[in-house]
Amino acid sequence: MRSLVLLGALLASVQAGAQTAPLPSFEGQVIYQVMPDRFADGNPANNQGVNLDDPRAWHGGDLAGLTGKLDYIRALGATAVWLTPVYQQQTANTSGTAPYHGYWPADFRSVDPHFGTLADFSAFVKAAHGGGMQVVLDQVINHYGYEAAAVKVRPQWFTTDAECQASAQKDIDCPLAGLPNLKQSNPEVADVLLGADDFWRTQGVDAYRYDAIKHVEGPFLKTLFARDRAAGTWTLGEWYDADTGTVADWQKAGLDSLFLFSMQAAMKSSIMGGQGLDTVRAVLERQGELPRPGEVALFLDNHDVPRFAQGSLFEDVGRERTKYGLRALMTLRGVPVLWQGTEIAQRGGADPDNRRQMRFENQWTPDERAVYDVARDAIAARKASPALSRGTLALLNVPDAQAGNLLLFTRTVQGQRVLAAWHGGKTRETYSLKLAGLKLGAADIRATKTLFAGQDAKVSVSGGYLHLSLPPQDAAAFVLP
Ligand SMILES: [Ca+2]
Ligand SMILES: [Ca+2]
Repeated sequence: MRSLVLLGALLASVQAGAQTAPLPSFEGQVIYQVMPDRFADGNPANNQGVNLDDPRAWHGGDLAGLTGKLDYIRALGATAVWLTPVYQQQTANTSGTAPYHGYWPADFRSVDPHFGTLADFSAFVKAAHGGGMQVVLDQVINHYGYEAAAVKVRPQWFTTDAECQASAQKDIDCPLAGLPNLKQSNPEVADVLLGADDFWRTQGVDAYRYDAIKHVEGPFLKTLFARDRAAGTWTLGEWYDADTGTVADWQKAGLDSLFLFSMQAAMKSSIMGGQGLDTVRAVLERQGELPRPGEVALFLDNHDVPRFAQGSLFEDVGRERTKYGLRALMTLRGVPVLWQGTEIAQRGGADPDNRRQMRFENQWTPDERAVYDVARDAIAARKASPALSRGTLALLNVPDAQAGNLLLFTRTVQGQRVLAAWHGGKTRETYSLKLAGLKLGAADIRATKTLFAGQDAKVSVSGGYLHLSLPPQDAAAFVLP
């Protein structure tokens, strides 16, 4: 009885603390996503089974290599590194594919020898923190690898075919891609997964990216997110194809962030595909549904979808539209996430082609360097602007006749205001739009230049009109007085 009273008091104090402590936040951060096997090889001694000519084999990248490239990531402007899973994988291949990607775990608490050792992981975290960068670790909580020992040793941890057949929630209770499907409602399974979370937190990890949450039991997720929040760990969920409604639901359920796949699809079709900007506007019109719009993860591509630049048949067009996409991404409200190689418009179709070996400065063509320069400068402009980093976003009412090619919105924080202009037209255009219709509320301003380096874009306000001079297929940002 006494212990129950104490427990009650403890819970009350935890709840009181939860109400006053600030929520974990990544607003203002820029995340760089790395798949360590495909990034940099810092130790050839751990290259068992490496074959660079086989896209389904190990390629030899490791934690030592990643640590050695932190200066590269910092120079690009990222403030956090998300690495895909690095823990012990099944040793065998499945369907001719090695577990180089990290999503076929055999042990959630040790580092796969291909990536190095736990000491290498600690050295990486220490170096990242020393350089002012945060670490986001990918966590698999839905399954083990096909060939993991646990599948045979602990069959009670996994759903059976009969349970899958009988379930009304097949996304959750049936195997994802045939992978051994964990029962998070089994207390032993929950202990293993929650224990792994605590283990990596002790190693200094700042945030978790949770894989495939669409397929994980809801009550377990709520417990997981509450523990992370109490520990100050920022959480980012991957719900494949999530739209604003799904992101809103999970933010309400205690997750800090999810990837907004609907924005990725809209940017791909409009910016890379040359379709109208209406799809992007439609996503932005729903931002009011989000409890925490500044935390939402925004991306052009990742390791599960074809490369952004692949959306054009022509490499030069793919590169130019990637520049447009990078600048556009840096004007949005949320947390930009850049997948390794997108800063040089790396190409590639579906998995594993979208996971080609990363290439660094001494391997770049002048065209790739030009894309990198745009990425670096756009990130720098965002970080230098409190409005772009953390401001609220308000759409402007562009007349219907222009709305397909022109998207305008403001970002505002503490009286500072930036106007973002995305222009999908294939030629340079000058627009003169009535201020009254836009609801911009700006007084007359002289010509103001874009915040993005190397871009010829201008805005001015006079005689009740907003005048914009915009280059083709590009996004610009202007400080408004
Ligand atoms: Ca290696
Ligand atoms: Ca599942």
